[in-house]
Amino acid sequence: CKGTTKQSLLLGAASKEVKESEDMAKGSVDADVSAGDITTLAFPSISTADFQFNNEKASDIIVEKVEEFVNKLENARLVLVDLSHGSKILSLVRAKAAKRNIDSKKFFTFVGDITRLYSQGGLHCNAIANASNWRLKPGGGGVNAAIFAAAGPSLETATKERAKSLLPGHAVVVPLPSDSPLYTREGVSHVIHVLGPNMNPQRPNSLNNDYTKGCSILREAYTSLFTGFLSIMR
Ligand code: AR6
Repeated sequence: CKGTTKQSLLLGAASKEVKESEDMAKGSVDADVSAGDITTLAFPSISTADFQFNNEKASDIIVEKVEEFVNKLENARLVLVDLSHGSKILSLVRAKAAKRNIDSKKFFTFVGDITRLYSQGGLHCNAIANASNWRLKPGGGGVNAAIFAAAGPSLETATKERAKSLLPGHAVVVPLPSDSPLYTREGVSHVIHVLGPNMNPQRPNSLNNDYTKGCSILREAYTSLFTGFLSIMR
């Protein structure tokens, strides 16, 4: 999110208004990103890229789960992140969240790299979610590869101490070691790995388009993610 600077983050706690940047005007964010004192979870859309989960169905579930958790958050907020302004899942979710009148201070969408939200976008997030694989291993492309690469080797070690593998629908909260660049540069203190349902026949445990199972697992995945975030909020 160009145009929202570190400076605006630092000054922002005092001044509630942030001038709308060009990106903001395009709709990447509709809340004050500068509220640096607010506990924030940034999360990618689980399962909708490499795992090929249907975007319409996933966006319904994201909005449903955000609505369920947003009131439990007290002074915290949730941010759905994707890489591009053309993101289909972001526009679907934005439209559906607006229809449901979800408080845009507590939930909004943001265009940016989840590993660079503060340094490039001025958005401070205490926790970020990872769309993981069942082995909790680095690599494999997508947001998983980006987060492990940006966090450095200490994330893999810290993850192994918490869990060896994940079942679909589950999440594991990993405190980020303070030597990790994600911690020092971005101010991220926790990574929450989440394993979503997989519809891609080339990946393990493909559900072969069984959306009854798939939707139920995706709901569980967001419940585990948001419950994990609630557990670290204070
Ligand atoms: N910043 C923000 N969002 C991103 C980034 C990033 N750096 N990279 C990707 N996204 P995916 P899945 C968005 O494929 O479908 C991996 O190989 C992306 O545009 O990462 O749950 C794992 O190892 C999409 O909206 O996750 C698993 O095997 C969202 O993140 C498998 O992919 C999720 O895309 C998981 O597949």
